Amino acid sequence: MMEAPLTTVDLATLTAQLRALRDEALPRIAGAAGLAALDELDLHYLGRKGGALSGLMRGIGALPVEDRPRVGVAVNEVREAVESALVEARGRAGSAALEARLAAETVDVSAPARVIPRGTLHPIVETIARITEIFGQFGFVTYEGPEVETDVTNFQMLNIPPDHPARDLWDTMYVDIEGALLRTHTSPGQIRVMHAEQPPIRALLPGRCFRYEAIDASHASEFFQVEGLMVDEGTNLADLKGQLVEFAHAMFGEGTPTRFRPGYYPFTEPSVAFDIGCLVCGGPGCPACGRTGWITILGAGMVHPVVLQYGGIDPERYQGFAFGMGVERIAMLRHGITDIRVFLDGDLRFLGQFR
Ligand code: 2NL
Repeated sequence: MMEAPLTTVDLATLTAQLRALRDEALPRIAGAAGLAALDELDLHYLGRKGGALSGLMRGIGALPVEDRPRVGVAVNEVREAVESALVEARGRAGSAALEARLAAETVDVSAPARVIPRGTLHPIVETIARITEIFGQFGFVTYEGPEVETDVTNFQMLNIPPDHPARDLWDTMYVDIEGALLRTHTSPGQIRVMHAEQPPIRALLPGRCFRYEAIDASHASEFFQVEGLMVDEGTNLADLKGQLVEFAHAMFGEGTPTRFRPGYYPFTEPSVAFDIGCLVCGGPGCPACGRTGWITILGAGMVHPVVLQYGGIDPERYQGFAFGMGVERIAMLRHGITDIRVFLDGDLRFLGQFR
């Protein structure tokens, strides 16, 4: 390192010191490792305040006036030499850093792509979507109702009065609020649709329902139902039958056999059960249908006039049909599933099979 000159300076000494400074600086700059080291050298030699060159220039004032221009030229030469050495070294250090980064960050374009796991629709959700799609083609609009219902809409307006023996058909879970319960079917939602809309009505109502059940392979305490309701002038049982047969063919295949049997519900009169030919057996000895060759997929009927009245609809002018199906049942038939509990387990090994 160069020492700043003392007060007495002659031209020869100053020139020698300038040359010495240059001869020291250039190899140090050339040999510096990295941009930070170059910044340090820059400051050391060229820094305005403590830099070595500034220190030498302070000696100029002590020289005779006629010597000063020559020293000025010499100082500038040294400054420019150091500056251009720095520029060149910085360029080299910069590209070396870039090279190193590029080498470290290379992309292997031949590497196999990372697989992004894709979610699937729950088979119940997917089955509801298929049901609403089919009935959507018949003009049915999808509605939703609340899961917490009232005794009035869940039972009384469906022609099931308090203490009526028909209540035994629905083992109900109650809520700790007087008159409130978890809906046992989506029918109360249809009552709400009747209150909200004017005929003609074609409503579809999917949703979760609740019953107090002993759990086994075919009973769960929560399950999904899709109900349909059509109300118009002159709607009759033939309309119901025609639309249900079309639905069964769209859902299970064109050639699927169907049949209607008499049934009973308090809210429909007459009531029917709708069966399809068993898809599993095609003959006797079948565990799925109990050897009858038929499987019931839904219940239905003509809406009881009293229920229309509760819905604010004049039964003298309008008639309606309604049907209700258990979604798990339909999904189990479509996919050959034999235990209803798998729908609630959340086991990804099961759910991942529905793509
Ligand atoms: C079943 C049978 C059924 C209905 C649901 C209904 C709704 C209103 C009026 C009349 Cl607002 N009926 N719904 C009718 C017949 C059968 O469901 O067991 N489903 C799983």
